[in-house]
Amino acid sequence: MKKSIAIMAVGISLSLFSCQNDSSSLTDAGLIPLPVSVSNSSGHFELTSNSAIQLVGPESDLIFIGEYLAQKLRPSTGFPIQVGTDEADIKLELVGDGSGSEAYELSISESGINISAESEAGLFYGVQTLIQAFPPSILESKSVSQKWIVPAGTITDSPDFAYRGSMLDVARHFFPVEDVKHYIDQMAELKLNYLHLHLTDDQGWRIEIKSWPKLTETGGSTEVGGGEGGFYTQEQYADIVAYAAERYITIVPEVDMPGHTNAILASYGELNPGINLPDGDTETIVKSVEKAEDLLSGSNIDRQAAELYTGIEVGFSTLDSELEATYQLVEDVVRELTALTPGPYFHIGGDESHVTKKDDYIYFVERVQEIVKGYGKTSIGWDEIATTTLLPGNVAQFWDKANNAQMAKDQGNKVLMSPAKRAYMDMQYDSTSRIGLHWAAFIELDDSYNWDPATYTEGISKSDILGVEAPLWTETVTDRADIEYLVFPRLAAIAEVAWTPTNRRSWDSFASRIPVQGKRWEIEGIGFYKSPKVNW
Ligand code: TNX
Repeated sequence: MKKSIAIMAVGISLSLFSCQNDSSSLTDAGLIPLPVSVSNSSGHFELTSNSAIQLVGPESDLIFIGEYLAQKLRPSTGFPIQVGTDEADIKLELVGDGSGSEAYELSISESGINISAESEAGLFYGVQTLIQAFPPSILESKSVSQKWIVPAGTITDSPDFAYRGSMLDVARHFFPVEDVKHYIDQMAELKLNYLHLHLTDDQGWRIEIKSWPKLTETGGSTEVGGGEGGFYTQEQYADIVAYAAERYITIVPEVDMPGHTNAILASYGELNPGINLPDGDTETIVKSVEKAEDLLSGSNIDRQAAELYTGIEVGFSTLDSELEATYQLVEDVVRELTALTPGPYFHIGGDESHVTKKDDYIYFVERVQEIVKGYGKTSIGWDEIATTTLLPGNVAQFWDKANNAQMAKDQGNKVLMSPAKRAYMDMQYDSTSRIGLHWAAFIELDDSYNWDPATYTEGISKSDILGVEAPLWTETVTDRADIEYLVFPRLAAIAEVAWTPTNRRSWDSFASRIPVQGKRWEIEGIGFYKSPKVNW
């Protein structure tokens, strides 16, 4: 008799437990990117008005992470959530001297939550996972009356690739500091760790350079479509760098050269080899290329400032690689910008230099790599730079030509994967997309998701790859709403491609989790694209 009661009791509690588990377990919390290992256990943790965050490790280093978490939890719960070193139910623990990997472990039980990692970045990623393990309403900015429950279980996690990035083109259209910070906030939630800022292009120069003030005075004064453009002062740029660093995101500044330089040539006529601005039609471009060749082969070049350009053609401008003043400009720009950039990389562009003679291109890119090295930075360039001799450690960013990626590999250099057909977020989703281009492909959400960096390009395998980056070119992107429409949800797909090992990834799993992320975006006011491939 006693025995059968005991069995019944076990049966009831098991079925209660499984109900609980069906409706809310860590495995269906909509974690993106999917962690390496997630295991559910029975019960849950409940956040209460007594909950607090305990920092274990150097408090001065961890306080930002603790406060970051508390600030996410306070508005919706209305709980005070203190942060300090006192014993508490949420523990953030830095193990060792903090110089370890980006891995973290998150364990959730009835009695408490423990996140431990060997680096601050790892702890920060654990915090991001924890926030996702709460109901999406945890992100509400006003207090909501509900129970704040996190399903119990254990997560161990670490990124597949070291470089998980996105690029924002602030040159074609300029975006104010607040928009960039908002973008950084979103990247942080997806555990991305590099923001590449495309700071210069034909249509605009967006970073103050004190030794060449006309770059911004003139070169920053317009944008695609003829709007007023803009630029970041050095203080503003430093502010972006610091804001990103607090979120474990490193800024990679790009100065695109020797092509994509019309804004320079419009600002300093003495640097202009004399190629005229195209009206946009091919015939005009061909004529200006011919003229450029004439001018470059002759000795008396009458240098005049180019006109500012507000169209969206590419490949018509070039710096003069035989002119010493060109390198004075490059050196001054690299000096001023690297002084403001703590990260290891400086992006030198190098793409689509269609009017630079091949020899000139090689000479230029090789010399610029030396300049960048002289300021202690590693160069990244678009894949065309692999046609030159790369310095050891420099990186080729594959966007178009597999052959170029192969040449980088053959030189012993790494490749950053941004295949335009998969990773370009300026591509339209389909022919009805309200903005975007489609020269590379239409890219639906499943196209952004269903590829493997390690097998995408023939001859390039995992060990050749530094990481993955999703660029947003902004010819058709004018404001934050446009950014959000093209970037979300595709950035979440790319984040998972970069973070989660391929054998853990599947479109079906992603498609089942992304609607939860959609709820989070809705609460955060992000206007994402509701892909018809997903049952939102
Ligand atoms: C090609 S990708 C470019 C950019 C354009 C983009 C538009 C690359 C290295 N160059 O200049 O903005 O296509 O999709």
